[in-house]
Amino acid sequence: MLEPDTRLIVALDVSPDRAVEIAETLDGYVDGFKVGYEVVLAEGAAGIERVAEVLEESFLLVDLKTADIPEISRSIVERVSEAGANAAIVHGFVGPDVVEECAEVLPVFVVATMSHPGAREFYDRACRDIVKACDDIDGVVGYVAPATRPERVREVRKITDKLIASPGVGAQGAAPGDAVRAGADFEIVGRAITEAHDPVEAAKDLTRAMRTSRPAER
Ligand code: FNU
Repeated sequence: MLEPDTRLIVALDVSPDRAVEIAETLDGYVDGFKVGYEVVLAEGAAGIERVAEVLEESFLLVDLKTADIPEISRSIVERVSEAGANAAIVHGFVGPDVVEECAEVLPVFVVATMSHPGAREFYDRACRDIVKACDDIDGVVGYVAPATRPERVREVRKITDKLIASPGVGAQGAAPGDAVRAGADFEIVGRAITEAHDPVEAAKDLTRAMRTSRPAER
C-alpha cells in the first residue's frame, strides 16, 4: 500500500470539495494524497472520510503533525484511522513514547525535521536522535525529512532503511527529484499542483521529473 512507484504524494491543503475533486482526478496517477488541518478544520473527520472514499488506488496520509502527550496523541490517531487514513504523520520531537502509542494504531511517518528555514534553529539538531530513537518501533513506516535541505535527507537515509517522504518541492524552493536523489522514497508536493492552472498536467510533469531521478544507493 505504501510502496513507492510514481514517488509523488499530493498535499491537498485546499477546501474539502476541492480536495475530493483533485483526489478523484489523480487517484492512481500518484502514489498518495495527504490531507491536514485545512480539510479537518473545515469539516472535521468527515473531511478525511470524503477524500478516503474516492480513493481506490492511491493511499491517504493524514498530516496533523500530532504532538501531544501519548494518550491524547493516540486518540487523535484513532479518529484519523477510523476516518479512513492509511497512515498518519506524528512529530518526532515529542519523544518515542508518543510515537509508539500512535504507531500501535496506524502506520506512522515521524517528522525527523522540517522543511522551513526556522527548522535549522532547533529541529535539525534533534534529527539524528529522533530517527535512532524511533527506528525500532513497529508501525513506524517512515520519516518526513525536508526536500529543501537534501543533506538532512541523506543524514536520515544513512540511519534507516524505512521510507522517507520529503516536502518542500516547488513552492518552498526544492526542485523535483532533489530529495529522491538524496535517498527519499516520496516527494510531497502541494501548491505546485493544487495552484497550477492544470493540476493533472502539473502532477504528471512532476512524476516524469521524479522518474528520471536516480535514487541514491541504499
Ligand atoms: P507545499 N510539510 C511541510 N514541511 O511542508 N508535513 C514539513 O517539514 C512537514 C510537512 C507539509 O509547500 C505542509 O504542511 F513535516 O504547498 C504541506 O502540507 O508543497 C506540504 O507538506 C507542503 O506543501
